[in-house]
Amino acid sequence: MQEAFKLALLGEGLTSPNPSVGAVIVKNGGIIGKGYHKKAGAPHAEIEAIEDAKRHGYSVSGSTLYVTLEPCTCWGKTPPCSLRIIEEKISRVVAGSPDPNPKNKPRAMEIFRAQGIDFSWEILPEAIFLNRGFYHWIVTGTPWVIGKMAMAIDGSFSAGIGDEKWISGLPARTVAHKLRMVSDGILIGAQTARHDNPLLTIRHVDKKYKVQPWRAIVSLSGSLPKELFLFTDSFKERTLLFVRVPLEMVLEELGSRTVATLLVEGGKTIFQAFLSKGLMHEVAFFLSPLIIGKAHHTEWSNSMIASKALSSPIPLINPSWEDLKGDIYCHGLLLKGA
Ligand code: AOF
Ligand code: ZN
Repeated sequence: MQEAFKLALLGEGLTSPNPSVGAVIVKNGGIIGKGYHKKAGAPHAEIEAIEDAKRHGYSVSGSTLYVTLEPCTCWGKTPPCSLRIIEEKISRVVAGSPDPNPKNKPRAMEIFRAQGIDFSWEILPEAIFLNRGFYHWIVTGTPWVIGKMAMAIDGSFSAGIGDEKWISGLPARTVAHKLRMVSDGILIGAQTARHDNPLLTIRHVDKKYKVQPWRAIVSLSGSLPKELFLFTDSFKERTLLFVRVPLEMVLEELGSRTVATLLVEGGKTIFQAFLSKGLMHEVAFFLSPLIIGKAHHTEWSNSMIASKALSSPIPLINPSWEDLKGDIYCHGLLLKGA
């Protein structure tokens, strides 16, 4: 299963809104086939592994399939993998995480057991975490929201931390851009757009085959300089401007554009608005050894975006602190409705 998970990671950030999945086929104690899901619409990991075994001259009959996600039973853009597994006479299937897609009825376990195929779970929490966007989007139709913030040691905040002037070291920049890489949309407020004129593109990570995430700006007035990079660069058709739209509706719209994971890059008001409305699921926070001396962005109040004061502090779940050689990185999850 660990080998299958390593394969799943090769598709990280590239398969949305489909999950990243890896599979290996084992026979007589050795791996005879490997595969992973490369992009939405392409063959699933199980099929890739079966084809790989055949290419190398192996018969998969009587083998064991390890797959990081429960095999599908429904017809989507591709036929159900469960059918192919039965046809190929694979005798045992081990799955690393459940498939939350409600279209899978009946579930793989029922179908396999009826066919005399041994089915079992070997749950890998990291496989569930890898597909957290998919898990959320497939059942709610709205994105999993990651909030990203940076703070200088004098307490000044910024959200534009893809922005080199806010992050000291390359390791932190790499983490920041990796967050963009796993996202299908990046959202900022109009003030950040005006002040930082950000690109919201993916740099510092291998982004081969990755499509530019949607770039969403939320604004009260809608008045933004036309010459901003977001409106003029080669990805300008990937920019969406939401004027006076409540955040819940922004999420609905992005979800309908298959944004399964959304990165909120600020500013602080936007970040707090997502938090106070219980719309944020994950936090990525950078502490940088900088002194800014004044607030990076002027605060703005907006009836739709303004946040309520939190009635009690929100603890992060599973928080981690990491020394990124120059910057400190804190990451954690939020309970739904926090
Ligand atoms: C994937 N890759 O390796 C597995 C998936 O439209 P389709 O036919 O590609 O089906 C997508 C659904 O298939 C997806 O929502 C998930 O429930 C299931 N499993 N999907 O893209 C894979 N194993
Ligand atoms: Zn499948």
